[in-house]
Amino acid sequence: MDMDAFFASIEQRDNPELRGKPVIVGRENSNRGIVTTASYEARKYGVHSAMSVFQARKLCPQGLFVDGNYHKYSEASKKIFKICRTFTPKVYPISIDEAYLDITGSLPYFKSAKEIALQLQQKIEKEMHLTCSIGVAPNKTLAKIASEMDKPTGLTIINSDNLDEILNKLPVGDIPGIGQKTAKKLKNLGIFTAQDITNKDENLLVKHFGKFGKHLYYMGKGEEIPTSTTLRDRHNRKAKSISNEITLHHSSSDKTYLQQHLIKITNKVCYRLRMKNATAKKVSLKIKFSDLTIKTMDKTLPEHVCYESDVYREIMELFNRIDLNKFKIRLLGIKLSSLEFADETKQLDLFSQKNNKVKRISTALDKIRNKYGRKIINVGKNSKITDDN
Ligand code: TTP
Ligand code: MG
Repeated sequence: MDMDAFFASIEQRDNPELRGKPVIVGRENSNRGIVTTASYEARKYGVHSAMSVFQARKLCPQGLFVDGNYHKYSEASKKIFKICRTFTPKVYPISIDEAYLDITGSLPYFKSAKEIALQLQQKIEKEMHLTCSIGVAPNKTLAKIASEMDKPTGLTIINSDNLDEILNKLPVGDIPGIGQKTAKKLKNLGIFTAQDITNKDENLLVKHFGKFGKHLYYMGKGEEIPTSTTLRDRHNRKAKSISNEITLHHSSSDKTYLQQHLIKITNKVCYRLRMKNATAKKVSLKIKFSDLTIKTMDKTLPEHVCYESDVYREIMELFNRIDLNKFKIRLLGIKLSSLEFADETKQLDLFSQKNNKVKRISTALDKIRNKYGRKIINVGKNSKITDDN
């Protein structure tokens, strides 16, 4: 997901006089004005990021030049990534206006990957009044290529049906990670498109480009190096635990109030657990008292769990050991550990283990959360959903 003409679009959104006009957002850079970005109207004149404001004025004298407001852009960026997280917890921002979303775990809750992309675009437009372009593909390199193919407001899907056709035409300079220098070197070797790369021997590429040559070889095929420790691998590293805690507005010994917070945290950690296709065997409760002392209690369960009702029952069992007549509580935290991950290819198995009411309700709730945001609905404190009723 990459926002369209990000800084310029925000300026146009906030100042109707700029809408539909060539807007150029500048920034002072060692006594020289630099263009950070230009609206699509200004790009027609050849104005682009990183060019001097001086040059931009020459190319587009009628351009409306605006000073950037970075605080505003960064606030918008945070909100946009938050919207992304309502579709999957696996959101990996790579710049102020761009993020990868791993939607593997969310797919069972939507009609298709395209549907997720469409809904994300609509939600960003509705809530932020900004547009973005999205690429849907089996890996990051292809997703980025796809996101740039139909800007602005683009939605491009790359799959096995159109992959070859796209790689055939794709200029090497448009492959993420290939800069002007590398593109020139590749052209000298007779490599102009991504497809041309694959006609070359991997060793030849390594000879000319060193380690990066191997990357290039795979990029040409629209793949990622299988054993590389790229961003993807780092992000995919399995979590050891999932936890969340809340510092209360005021220290309290009110059982109902504390239980309300515990159920909230239970919902949060269980949802995150399920979105990772994981189950947990160990449940921990952390309590900070008003004198700032901390108590942690945990319980290893006879079987793995992932539903709120199971976790909350155990948490309450630990919580009830605290004598609230003696203590006031300032912070509550829940940790789920001893995690087991379902094989990503068998992601549905986790949910089919228990073909019962709990599972069906939980799946329905997750579907609602994925659509409208995690906080939209919670399992309640008094819910007595069991497999029998
Ligand atoms: P980009 O996503 O590269 O550009 P963009 O969002 O303006 O336009 P596009 O529709 O092509 O995605 O960068 C995001 C923001 O980062 C951009 O609005 C301004 C800022 N930026 C700079 O400050 N300097 C730069 O050199 C570039 C490329 C971007
Ligand atoms: Mg952008």
